[in-house]
Amino acid sequence: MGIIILSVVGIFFLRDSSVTGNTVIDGDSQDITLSYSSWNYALSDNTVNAGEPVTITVDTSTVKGCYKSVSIPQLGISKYVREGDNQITFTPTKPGVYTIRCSMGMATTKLTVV
Ligand SMILES: [Cu+2]
Repeated sequence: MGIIILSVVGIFFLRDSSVTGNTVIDGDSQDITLSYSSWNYALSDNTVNAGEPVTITVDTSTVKGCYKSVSIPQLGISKYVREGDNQITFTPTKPGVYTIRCSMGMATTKLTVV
């Protein structure tokens, strides 16, 4: 009985941390922010659902210089963002781990599609 209660509490805890943490779950919009922090790209969320549109908004207040040349090679996406044109929208169809990098590979991060 105690184990069951702990499991239920655990599930709620995990779901709750998913909402506020690094995972986009069903029902959330798949709008995520790419910024530059600690000498690398940082994503506000790193997991999205396949088959649903994803919008990455690049924070141009922290992403500067060549880091504004954002590419997702596995999806054939490459965009030089600027203020006012700083969004990348796509719909991933295949689950997997996708690399987001600047065109020179100086900054990289991963987006997991489930
Ligand atoms: Cu670079």
